[in-house]
Amino acid sequence: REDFPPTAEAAVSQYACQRRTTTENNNKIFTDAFEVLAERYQSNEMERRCLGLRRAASVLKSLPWAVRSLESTHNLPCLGEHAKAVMDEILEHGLSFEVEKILSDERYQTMKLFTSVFGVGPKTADKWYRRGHRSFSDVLTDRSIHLNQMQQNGFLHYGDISRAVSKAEARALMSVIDEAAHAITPNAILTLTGGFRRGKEFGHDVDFILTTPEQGKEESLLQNIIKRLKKQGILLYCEYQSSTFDMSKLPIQKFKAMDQFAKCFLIMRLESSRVEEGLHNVEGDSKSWRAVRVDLVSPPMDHYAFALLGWSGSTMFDRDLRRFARVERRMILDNHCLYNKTKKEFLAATTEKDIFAHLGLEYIEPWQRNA
Ligand code: DCP
Ligand code: MG
Repeated sequence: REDFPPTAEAAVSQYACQRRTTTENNNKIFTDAFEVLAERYQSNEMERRCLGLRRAASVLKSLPWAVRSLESTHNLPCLGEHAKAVMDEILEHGLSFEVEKILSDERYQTMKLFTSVFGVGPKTADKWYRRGHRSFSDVLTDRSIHLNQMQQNGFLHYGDISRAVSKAEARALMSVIDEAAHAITPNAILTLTGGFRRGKEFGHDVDFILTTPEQGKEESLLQNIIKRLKKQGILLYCEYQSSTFDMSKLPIQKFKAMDQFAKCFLIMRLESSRVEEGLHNVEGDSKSWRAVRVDLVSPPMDHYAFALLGWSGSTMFDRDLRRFARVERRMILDNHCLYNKTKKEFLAATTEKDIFAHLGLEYIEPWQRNA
């Protein structure tokens, strides 16, 4: 690792989808600080500032060298005044006083605690905070608060699902779901996606894409898998969303956070005996199982590549792919399709490589998408 940018270094693109970002982050000391600031801005609805800091963090994550001076960053994109001021502080004092202040802030800590519960977003967390609640027991003893099913299960399994999921646990879950899928149809295709596909060692959940070459059967396949897992007694919670996918309504002009494919948000019971290296981080090691959050999404086969690209992330990588498509190519990209606005036509893809090629982008491997 160099402490200065190599002299003949190519310019760093402002688009995350034109950078190669592995899980090795040489500038964690800065990017962790930016993330704290971004979270605070996010909960105060200061979206632009939040995005600005996330972009700055993403650029630093892509560097094969550790920043040791502000001068070495003058050629880098997306580093605004605020980001540079924070870096300056960290370079001089080893930490940012602004970040330290936020970390010790009661509101920040409480919001972080409440939103760590499955089913609790910033709005609910803020509502509870404004009611004066500061701990889980404050919330759980307030009889005027009605928890939905998802939140009830979030609290019920909090210990397990707030603990990171290991790669070995993700693999074990994959084999459990794969067995169920193949018992239903030998044609089932199950792909591990999300952070684990990008090579991360740990994740907060496990994401899968499920499909079948039998067009139109993907949704019932997903429903049948759920039934089977339930029968096996390993489904602790299931929030199912049926498909609202309608080819005739594409392309969707305004990007929505969620795609329209059939999907489910699960809490699954994972037996220790199924995990090669045993369960991750269980104190005392007396438990024979743990609860894990699992997402399963089921697009029709001819939209598989788009869904895979979208669900593989990272969030910033996807965001910049869509932005690059829109700004540089006059195209609309989302988890469903790619549309050329100039030619008024959809561009088909069976692999992710097809999509990068349509966009005129160099292919970036999943493990290089940790932007
Ligand atoms: N995603 C999406 N639509 C959603 C939610 C997520 O397209 N409604 C994408 C963006 C993410 C990927 O799916 O990169 C997986 O989402 P996660 O929140 O599970 O993120 P990661 O898997 O990248 O991280 P973690 O390791 O924390 O699970
Ligand atoms: Mg994930």
